[in-house]
Amino acid sequence: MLLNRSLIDQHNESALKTHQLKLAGLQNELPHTEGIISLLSAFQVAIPSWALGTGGTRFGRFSGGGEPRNLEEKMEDVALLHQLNRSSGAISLHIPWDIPENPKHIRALANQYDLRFDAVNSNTFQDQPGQNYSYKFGSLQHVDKTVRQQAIDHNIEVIKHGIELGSESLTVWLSDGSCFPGQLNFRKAFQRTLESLQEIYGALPDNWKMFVEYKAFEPNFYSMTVGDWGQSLLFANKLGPKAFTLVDLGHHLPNANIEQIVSLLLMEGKLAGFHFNDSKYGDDDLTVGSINPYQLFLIFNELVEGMNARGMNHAKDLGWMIDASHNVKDPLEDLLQSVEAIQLAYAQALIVDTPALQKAQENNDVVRCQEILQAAYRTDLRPLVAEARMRAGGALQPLQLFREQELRQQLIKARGEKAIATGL
Ligand code: PSV
Ligand code: MN
Ligand code: MN
Repeated sequence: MLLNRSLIDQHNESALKTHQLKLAGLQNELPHTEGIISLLSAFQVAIPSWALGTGGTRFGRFSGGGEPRNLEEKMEDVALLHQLNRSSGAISLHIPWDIPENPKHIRALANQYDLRFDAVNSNTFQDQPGQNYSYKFGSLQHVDKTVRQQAIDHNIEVIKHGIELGSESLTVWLSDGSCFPGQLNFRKAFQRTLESLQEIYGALPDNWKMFVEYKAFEPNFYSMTVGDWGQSLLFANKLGPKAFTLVDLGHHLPNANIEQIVSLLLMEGKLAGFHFNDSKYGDDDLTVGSINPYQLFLIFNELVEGMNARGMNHAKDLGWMIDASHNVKDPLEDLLQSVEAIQLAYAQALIVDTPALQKAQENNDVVRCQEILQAAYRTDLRPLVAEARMRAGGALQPLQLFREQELRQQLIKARGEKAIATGL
């Protein structure tokens, strides 16, 4: 279900006057708004195929209905988001949750929807029906070579699916680790994992990247074999130039300085990109920017400064993906909020007075440093983001339009009250 173009135009027309007033205020206040608007328009954030239905916890799941029942409907939902905000033009697939059975048809559909396929994700953290060996005690780290081989083969299979769809990266997240002291020889587990990853790396096409995602805990609660950015970076360095470290914002121990991690990975040319979300406690997978938007801004501040220093293309040289779950919100509304939060943090980072900040840093003027950062963070840049969206063909207020047009009710009508997304 896509929106009629005229509905977006009507919505924009009715919100235009108020928008233009706010925008003019910003244009008076800030230099280079045109440059910022064009950077924002080019910026795309991939939507995870597994986040289009209601999430849950082990205690329950409360679906709102009208969820996509297959990959085609998931793509339809992403296309709708992209129509509204023009910044969600990519989808990241998790396999086997979303297997493209007929890749030609799926690719044609993607073209029609103006979508591309971002990283494909492998899954060796669950046992699938009919699978020969269990991942109960790990996959790529497993003591038994036959189990490792099964996990390697799965990853190679995922690469093949990705090639058919035009994807160019593989994200490997491993739940491998141990739950109790003594269960695992850390060194041997690392070595076995490295050898397995090397086999997968060997199957990557030349233009592909491998993203090694780390996570501090869960489902293993004593050790994780790729538990932090140090371990991931070790793997990435040993694997070679096509391997990078992926930062999922929810995968750190409490109070970790994520912006510093990001800065150093970028400096080393080893930052893959992100799984954006937010959290208060652990891997909460909450809406991006809902708990700690200042941290998100500080991350983007490092990104903009570091990418500029390295001459990188903001839109293309890193993987920008969301990895979130929505237990009490409409998934599509939640994703619209997440994308907007990312764009806002990016815009705020783009107005940081970097030369002034660097001067203040050289002078050890701590107070001035803070003032410069917070001046950017406290400027309301929502009109710039809205302007970029409108110029790209989207809605000034995507969330409002989603509600005005009763899009969820329409999806429920089309797919049913009980339609629940496949996958997780
Ligand atoms: C693990 O917590 C993770 O962040 C990985 O990216 C998985 O692929 C994803 O969540 C599954 O939901
Ligand atoms: Mn993740
Ligand atoms: Mn996670």
